[in-house]
Amino acid sequence: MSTHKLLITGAFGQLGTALTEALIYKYGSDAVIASDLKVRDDFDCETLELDATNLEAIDEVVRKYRVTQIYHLAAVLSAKGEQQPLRTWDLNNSTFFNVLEAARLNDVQKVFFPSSIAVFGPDARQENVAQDFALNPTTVYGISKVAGEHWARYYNTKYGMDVRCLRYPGLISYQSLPGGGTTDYAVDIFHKAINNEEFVCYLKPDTQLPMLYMDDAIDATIRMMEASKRDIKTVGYNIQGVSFSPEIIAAEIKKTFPDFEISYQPDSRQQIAESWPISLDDACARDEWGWEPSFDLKRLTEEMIYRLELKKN
Ligand code: AKB
Repeated sequence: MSTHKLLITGAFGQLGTALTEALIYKYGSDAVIASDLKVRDDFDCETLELDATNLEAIDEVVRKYRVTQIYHLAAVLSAKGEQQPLRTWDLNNSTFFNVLEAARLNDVQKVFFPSSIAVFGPDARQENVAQDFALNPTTVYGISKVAGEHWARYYNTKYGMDVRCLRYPGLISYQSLPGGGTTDYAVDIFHKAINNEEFVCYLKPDTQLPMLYMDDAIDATIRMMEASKRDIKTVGYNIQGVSFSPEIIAAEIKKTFPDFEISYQPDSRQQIAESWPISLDDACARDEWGWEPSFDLKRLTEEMIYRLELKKN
């Protein structure tokens, strides 16, 4: 029997789907509880319908299963968040508060909070943006992530808790589709390519953003959560794998699918993308707990095409 009991909120989202599988693989089926608003039968572990806006419901699950770690993935992402700013602020914050409180009341050992490159604002539209660059987000999603990093620090300092955060860039995965983000195009483009369809991109061709292949994102998450507490000196680590634009990734895809076509119809997501860094300096994560990505543009592209074609056939 594992000594771990890991509760995941938002387990059926893009990150949750891959992370839950990886946590089951690492710690065993008995150790993982996958929760979301609506659950499916996808995982070989306990799955629960859990509304993270309900503190009593989270508290009950944490007590009942003697949860030792919470991975709080439920959130509204950047593009969708702009459609309903106040609701997004409310949802993203209230769910994290509930997780923090349930963890505090029940002595949960560690909490994971996914922060984002959205913590930065237009002044950070540069290359190699430093860990401690000013945080001036212009999306409600980004503001909620900055607030989340502050609250993580607050709970760590005031209550001696161990809340850890990574700033994810755009995540590229074959397991499931993302929804509501600004970087989602970088997954959709692969689905269109393998189905021989034209891709209409909502960003301009040269809009470069930091990205990360899901295997690297999972490795970073588990590596940081497993690191000794004394090595974790930062709340909200910059991490990235590779920085690319729609025209760069399209050119890479064309190496396998020479007939692949892409056209551009920028929409409101362009403004969000232009408020984020071009690339990040992730030296803190490298120095403090040995972060090192292994997927470059070529490997990421080959792997996405291979995995999606396997799924299709
Ligand atoms: C989004 O595009 O909103 C997310 C993110 C970068 O946090 N993928």
